[in-house]
Amino acid sequence: MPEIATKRDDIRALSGVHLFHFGLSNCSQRVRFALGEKGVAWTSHVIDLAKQAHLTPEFQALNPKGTVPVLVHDGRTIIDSNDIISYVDDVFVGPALMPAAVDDRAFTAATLDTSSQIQGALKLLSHEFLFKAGRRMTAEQLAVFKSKNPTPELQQFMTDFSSAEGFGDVRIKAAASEFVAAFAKLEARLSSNPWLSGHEFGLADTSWAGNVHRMALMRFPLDRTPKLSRWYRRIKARPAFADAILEYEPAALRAAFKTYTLLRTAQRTSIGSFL
Ligand SMILES: N[C@@H](CCC(=O)N[C@@H](CS)C(=O)NCC(=O)O)C(=O)O
Repeated sequence: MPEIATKRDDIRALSGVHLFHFGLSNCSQRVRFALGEKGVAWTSHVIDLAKQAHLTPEFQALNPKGTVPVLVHDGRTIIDSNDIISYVDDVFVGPALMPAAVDDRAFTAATLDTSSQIQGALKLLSHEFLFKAGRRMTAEQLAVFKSKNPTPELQQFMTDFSSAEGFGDVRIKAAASEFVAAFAKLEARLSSNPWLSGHEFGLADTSWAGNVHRMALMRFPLDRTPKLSRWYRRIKARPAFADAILEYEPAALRAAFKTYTLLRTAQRTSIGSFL
């Protein structure tokens, strides 16, 4: 169960649905998408990762892992985005996102697991192919970040990202390969079903929408998986996708991503060159 006991009295006193999230966080995108598809009204609490708002004692008292998203529902605190979307589906009325058929439910469970497991690869690739121009830290910034961040893996990640050597080709290739393998499974699923969840849109689609969108922003060659590419076009046409994901991507940011991916293509170091 993804519910945790928060140390904060003010959180336990909250009623209704509150989401602590960040615009570009793909885990947050997933939860906003689920809330939108279910038609659940929620109160927004933005935790600005770029300003390290997740490293404050106040936020860490809410989620000791120091990560977003966190859903608070009538004082209950739920963490981990794939658990949150399952919780949202279970607890609220609205279209059922968990399919009814046993094999579709099994596929959904496995696909949500893969979506959680691939988070590290998505983070590494996002930093390498989208955020590298703007988010590397100076030695001073890194020292402050490390002093506030309770998680050794997160400290190490930022240290590697900000180093002159970067992540290195071996790690970049391994992360890209995880997506090649995952997308091959999704492509196979879509050869016999219109949606990852089965006959209807559901939790598996909700979970993967932001991941595929992020890879598209990096110019991962989605033409290698044509069914997944068509699925992505249909996903983007859903109003909840626009509200949950596109609304949080200002035009200037999208333009910066485009410029950086074009630069990497010109330098022959685009994500495609690592496949
Ligand atoms: N398993 C968690 C992972 C949460 C996570 O890693 N969130 C990222 C944003 S997508 C975060 O808060 N990162 C903060 C950091 O890396 O310092 C989930 O699915 O919610």
